[in-house]
Amino acid sequence: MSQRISQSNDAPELHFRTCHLCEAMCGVVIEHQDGKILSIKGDKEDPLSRGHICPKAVALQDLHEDPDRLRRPVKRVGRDWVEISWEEAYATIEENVKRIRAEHGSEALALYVGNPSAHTPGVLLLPALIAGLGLKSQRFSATSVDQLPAMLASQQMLGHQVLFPVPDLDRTDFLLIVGGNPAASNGSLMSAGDPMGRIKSIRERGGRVVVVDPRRTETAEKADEHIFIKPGTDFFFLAAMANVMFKEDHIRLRHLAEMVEGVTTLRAALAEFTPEAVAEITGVPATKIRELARDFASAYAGACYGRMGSCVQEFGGITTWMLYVMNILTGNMDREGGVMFTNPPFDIVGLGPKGNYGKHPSRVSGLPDFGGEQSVAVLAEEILTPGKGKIRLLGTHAGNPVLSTPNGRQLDEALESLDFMFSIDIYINETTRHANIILPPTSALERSHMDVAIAAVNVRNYAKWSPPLFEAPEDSRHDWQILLELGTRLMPGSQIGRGLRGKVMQVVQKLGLDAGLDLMLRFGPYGTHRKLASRKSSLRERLAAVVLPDRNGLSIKKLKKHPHGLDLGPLHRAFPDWIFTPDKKIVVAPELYLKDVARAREKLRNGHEGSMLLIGRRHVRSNNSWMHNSHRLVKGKPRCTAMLHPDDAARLGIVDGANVRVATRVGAIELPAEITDSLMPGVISVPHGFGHDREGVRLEIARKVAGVSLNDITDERHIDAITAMPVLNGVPVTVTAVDVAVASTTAEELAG
Ligand SMILES: Nc1nc2c(c(=O)[nH]1)N[C@H]1C(S)=C(S)[C@@H](COP(=O)(O)OP(=O)(O)OC[C@H]3O[C@@H](n4cnc5c(=O)[nH]c(N)nc54)[C@H](O)[C@@H]3O)O[C@H]1N2
Ligand SMILES: Nc1nc2c(c(=O)[nH]1)N[C@H]1C(S)=C(S)[C@@H](COP(=O)(O)OP(=O)(O)OC[C@H]3O[C@@H](n4cnc5c(=O)[nH]c(N)nc54)[C@H](O)[C@@H]3O)O[C@H]1N2
Ligand code: SF4
Ligand SMILES: [Mo]
Repeated sequence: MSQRISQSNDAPELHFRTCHLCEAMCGVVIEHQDGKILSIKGDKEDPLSRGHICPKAVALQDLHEDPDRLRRPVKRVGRDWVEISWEEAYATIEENVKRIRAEHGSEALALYVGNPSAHTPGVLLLPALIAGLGLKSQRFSATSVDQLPAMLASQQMLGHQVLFPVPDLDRTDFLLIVGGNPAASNGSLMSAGDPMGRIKSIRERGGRVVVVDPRRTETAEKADEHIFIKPGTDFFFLAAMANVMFKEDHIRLRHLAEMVEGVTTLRAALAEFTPEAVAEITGVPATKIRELARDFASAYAGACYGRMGSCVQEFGGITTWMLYVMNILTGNMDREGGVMFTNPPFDIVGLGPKGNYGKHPSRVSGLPDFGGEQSVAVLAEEILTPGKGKIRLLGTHAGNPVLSTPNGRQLDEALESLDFMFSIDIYINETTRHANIILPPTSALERSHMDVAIAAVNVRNYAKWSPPLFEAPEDSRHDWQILLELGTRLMPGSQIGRGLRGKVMQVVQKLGLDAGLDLMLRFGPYGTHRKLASRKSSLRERLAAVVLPDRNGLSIKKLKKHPHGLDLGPLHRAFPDWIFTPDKKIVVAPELYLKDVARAREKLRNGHEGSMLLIGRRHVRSNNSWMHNSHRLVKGKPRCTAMLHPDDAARLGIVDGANVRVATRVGAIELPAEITDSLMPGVISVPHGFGHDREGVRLEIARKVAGVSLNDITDERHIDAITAMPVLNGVPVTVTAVDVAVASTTAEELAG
């Protein structure tokens, strides 16, 4: 049982921290006494979230107390799991890595990294494990079912993969949301504490909010206007908007005029996509597209923003390109009230790699990699296909690809066939049940917290560090410690080199992660020693900074004095400094995208096959695959349902609440229908992250609300050509009624 850091046990105390569960980064106040949590509330004094929280905040407690959460390393023995010491766990992994590396080379080793990794400061030590495994291209992560198209667009157009254009929510007067649902997700690549509060303010100050989505979502309900669009056709819609802007002379580059190249090429490439030409394929009337193009272009400050619905679909690459194009053609990129770039307290842009595309195509299918990672679409085939470079050992860190990547059943089979697998994870779930060893990190409340990755997509510049609430139990390890230890042990190389690295590791383990964060803060853009690190400083300024650091600059010590977080002001302009292309120009018509327009032209000519199209869905009380073991979050109506329009239901003989069967090449799932006119006819919506009844899953509560896994029917071969990402929105499916027949048989039986 963990103990409180504070020793006094007579009165309840308050602990302030950031909720790390999603990108919103809400400030929370946790009231606790004698090692027990009494309540979790929004922290009104947090300058970013201003008291806002969502129902998931209680999961901070439920996760911490969850009896199913692993506290000790475990090893699988047949169908059982036995607790083992850390030493035995590390040694077993080391032995297997070395054995397989000796027999088959480093190409036989691979790693999958999941989403929560980006929500812990431990992510800073991920490179240690990557280096330890000696991975060159056998890396996979949730990026290729998520934000990769945005990283690719930033790399292609601005020359750096982590330059995420974030809507300047507090100053915009026209927000156009294409395929995002912040009312459920609380915002993504747009950390805003309270995104819906900020969106409401846009309307209150006379601005406009328009949502383009195949479902009238919770966000659409709060907008001025909702436009239904057929799944997977956003490229056509946005290209037609650009087309109108060109033809009607609405292009207004403003401050970008001297920075952009390729506008004429862009105009020619999009010429064919007139509103009339795309009206049928998109399902959006031409007059509507025209009107929206004019209104968006004439707004004083407009921000065009898209997320999962525009990223993870058949044209995710060029759709994301078009989102950027909208903001550039209207002079709204890097401008107040448009989309801007966060300047986080760590120099992520300066320190991070700029990203590259297609350097190491995948072994079996030759699909392009991005940023040193392969698309998860090829993970299973890379494990299952014999030959040199076949993956025989897989590590996972904070990921559940069996539920979160396409064709989960095939991946199940692939993981089962591995020679060895280890997972750094808190649960025995759908993925980790295949591991030989699981290494569980401490609970989030037992470690300090600071957002490192997510800090780069904030709508304001902001810094917050939170101390641990509870002391880490004896003989436990934080994520970063596990990554560092494994990295050091597995590192290939000579005895001497290994000895040296061992020493360095001991020092780092001793100093701790906060010392590293402190150093990064001090040398970051607001830090005590920023002048020393800045490329713009003269030698004199640098020397002066060594002797006389800025005492008001950021450091952990300073952040400790601001337990609610420190607001570092609104976003400010970053161009031309943050344009990293060879010519220092924004490339508005990259070759890569121009080539893919041919695929869109073909689609425009052929139309689509007429089958129902499946899209995903998120719910504010759920989070990807791993928050269904909180009894407070799963309360209420079942959420793993298939939403569809009454017209489709009538046509297919589907009754509300009765089971429907949804099938693709890959498989079929059966789940209850939820009939609602919030869906566009021809579209069916199913949430991902369910399907907890697989054998061996040790999640007692989640098993009771098991549901089915959407990714048991998404198809790893159905990909977006340039990003190589699986299509998870706009999947053609066959939908049939099931329960009606079953129900009538039962009725007959009963009658008989
Ligand atoms: N069809 C469909 N599929 C999707 C999506 C979709 O919209 N539709 N969304 C995609 C998106 S955006 C994403 S990000 C992915 C997510 O894909 P993944 O990241 O693969 O899956 P998660 O469900 O986030 O699983 C997180 C894992 O981390 C573990 N975990 C939680 N906290 C910690 C921690 O602090 N340390 C460690 N070591 N482990 C921890 C959990 O037990 C769980 O195993 O799913 C994608 N899949
Ligand atoms: N409560 C909760 N919050 C979360 C998560 C969660 O699972 N639950 N996951 C977190 C993660 S990892 C991420 S990446 C973010 C995602 O954040 P969002 O992208 O905001 O979340 P989604 O709900 O997936 O929203 C995608 C929207 O796109 C729509 N859509 C689907 N297909 C299309 C299409 O072809 N075109 C258009 N225009 N729209 C389409 C869907 O109907 C849906 O409304 O949320 C994060 N926050
Ligand atoms: S929106 Fe909810 S889950 Fe996300 S940070 Fe805030 S409280 Fe946590
Ligand atoms: Mo995500």
